[in-house]
Amino acid sequence: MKKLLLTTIFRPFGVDDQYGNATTLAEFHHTNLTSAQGIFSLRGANPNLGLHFIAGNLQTPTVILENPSLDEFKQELKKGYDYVGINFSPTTFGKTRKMCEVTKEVSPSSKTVIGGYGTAVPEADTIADHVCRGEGVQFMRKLLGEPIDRPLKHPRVYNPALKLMGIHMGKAGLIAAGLGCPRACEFCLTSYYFNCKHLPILRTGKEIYDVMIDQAQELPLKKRTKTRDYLIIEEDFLADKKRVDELAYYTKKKLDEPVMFACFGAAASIMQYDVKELAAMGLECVWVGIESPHQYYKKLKGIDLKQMISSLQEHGIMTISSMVLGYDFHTEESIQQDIDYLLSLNSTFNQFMLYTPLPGTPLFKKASQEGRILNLPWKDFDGFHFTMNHPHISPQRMEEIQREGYRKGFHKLGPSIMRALEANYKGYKTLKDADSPILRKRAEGHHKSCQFSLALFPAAIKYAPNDEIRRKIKAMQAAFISEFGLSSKTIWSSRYVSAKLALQDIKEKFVPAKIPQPKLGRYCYRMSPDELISAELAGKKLDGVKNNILKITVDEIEKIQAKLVICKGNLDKLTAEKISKMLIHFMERSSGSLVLDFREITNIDFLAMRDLLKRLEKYRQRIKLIFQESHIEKIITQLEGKIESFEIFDCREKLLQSLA
Ligand code: B12
Ligand code: SF4
Repeated sequence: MKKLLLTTIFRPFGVDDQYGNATTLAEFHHTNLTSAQGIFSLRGANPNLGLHFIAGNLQTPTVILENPSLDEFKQELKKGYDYVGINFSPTTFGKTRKMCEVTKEVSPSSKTVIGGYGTAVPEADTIADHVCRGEGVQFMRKLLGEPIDRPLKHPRVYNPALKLMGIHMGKAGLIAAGLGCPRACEFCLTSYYFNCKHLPILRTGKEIYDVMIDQAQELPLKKRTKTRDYLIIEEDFLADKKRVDELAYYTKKKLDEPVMFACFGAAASIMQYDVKELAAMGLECVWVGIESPHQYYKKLKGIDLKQMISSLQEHGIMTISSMVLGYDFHTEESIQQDIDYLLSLNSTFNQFMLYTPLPGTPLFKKASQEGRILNLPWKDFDGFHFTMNHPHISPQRMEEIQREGYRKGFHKLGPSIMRALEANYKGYKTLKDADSPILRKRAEGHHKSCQFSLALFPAAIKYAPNDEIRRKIKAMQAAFISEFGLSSKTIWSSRYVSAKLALQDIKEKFVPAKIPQPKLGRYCYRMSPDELISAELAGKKLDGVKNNILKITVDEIEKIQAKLVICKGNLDKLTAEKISKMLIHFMERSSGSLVLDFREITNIDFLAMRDLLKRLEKYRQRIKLIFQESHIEKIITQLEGKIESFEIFDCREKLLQSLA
């Protein structure tokens, strides 16, 4: 059977070398949102949802590597893979080329496959055997010769708990709801890469909700708020109102263990909703592109952004406002005005990205035609380096202005975590006496967050960037204490946080802090034999039955890429229960198919067999059964009217013929 290795680009990150820049990390909360905020920065690497999504929807045994070093990647290659797939973006093209070269050196027979936004780079075709431009599951299924029309299954992938001021925030479920965006802003790679179309992955609100509930099985409740958090990845998630309304129908009813989610949404999409409705459905944070008040975008037309953001925050919803710096009309003066405008919106987080010509976009086309794109390596096309000639400002100055923008935001508005708590506090005040039970439930969550956060205040006051912000934090602290009280537990927790940060301070005076590197992540899909292994299961001691063993042998039917499970001996209540656990475990964790061959069963309890098939009923599309001819009729009578029918055969050849 074929084997597939999927991998991210290699670490180290955050280092200026031939492959990467200090500004390129695997943690966007830090790089893009809070890099200037010192100890208040949110830290933690994000997993690669695209690769998990692909692996979870194939039948081929697959290993995913996240953030390997080059040596770790080489070691993995030695295990022998038929295909090696790499996810990358334009910025990480250099690392990807190196990984393709290394693959050919270490494992010459492996075929390289590259995918992700990096394939927009024209040279991409020269570095790999196969290039996927677009959705990856269908591409890999075709390449591996798997059936392509099987329904998509969303994997269970989680953002690990981010760290803030030495404390771990809760984990979040990651949901890929769709790809692409039809709004076609001229600089936007994620829109043009998918031809300015929206490709839904989850088509209905119910499907999204089902993924939330499925992920909840491995996603612990947030200790403090007793909620579960999700991050929905789709460029303009709030655009499809019908789908969002359907999701809201379910999330609003979930009063026990409420769900909360963050997403991306254009201003015009946000404006389709009543803000109370957004709070009720569990919107926790929304990322909105503000770009520039001086560049025309239909998505911003006629919208009072200040009012919109303030109203979201009044209802407990945090905001991330994103601005583009480096439009042609920007001068030293007007760019500062734009930055001040963004800060005046008082968003919880701000992002400043440099206007970057990425291949495939109209901006790239125009700047290339004008000969304005600088001859720089792709690693510099990361939004933190200015890569075009500009009529008024030099690239170096542009990058300085961006850094100043981040610093100004921190000094003027204070740490984002404090702004987040401000939104929580406002949300609590607005919603606590609401008529609707779900809004009161949301207020309860905000209450718990604020109450807990009191432990952070003494350290926040100490490390505040200036006196004005310090005064603001102190005023917030006083308001929180008068509203929520101060428990001795909170006082002890705040001492713990302060001591931890003080220790960190001392340590950093003697040993300069290293750039934190994410650990290697290695995930196996359908690789591990213990998912489904040959075994002997002991059954009930029965009078007159000498051998009470159910012997299971596991094999592969390569032709149809299915696992073959041959059962011999005794199938009674106990062995049926044991084997059903093994089979369900396999079905849950893989998207593979099963052929269960019961022809060599010598003792069969038909009721136990019926119970076994009942437990497997939900996977019946992926399971085929083989029985002795003499057993088939009895089985069918037992199942009739009780279980939806399985496909049953009396020999393997007929089964294979039916699939041919
Ligand atoms: C979450 C995220 C991250 C996470 C996770 C990375 C990841 N790629 O999953 C982290 C925090 C690590 C990250 C880091 C960075 N990111 Co980022 N990230 C995103 C974001 C918001 C979502 C990605 C996602 O999960 N999409 C959902 C999945 C399902 O889709 P997908 O990844 O596209 O995968 C599908 C297809 O593309 C294809 N596919 C993808 N890979 C492969 C591989 C193979 C072999 C095949 C066959 C198919 C295939 O199949 C998948 C399923 O259909 C995107 C924007 C976006 N909306 O996509 C930016 C984005 C990709 N990031 C971007 C950037 C700039 C960065 C950083 C350079 C930021 C920085 N300065 O540090 C770093 C790069 C470092 C790194 N390690 O790669 C840019 C890329 C453009 C550019 N300039 O290069 C984007 C487009 C954001 C933007 N609009 O600017 N990022
Ligand atoms: S709205 Fe956002 S995601 Fe959509 S095209 Fe514009 S910048 Fe891209």
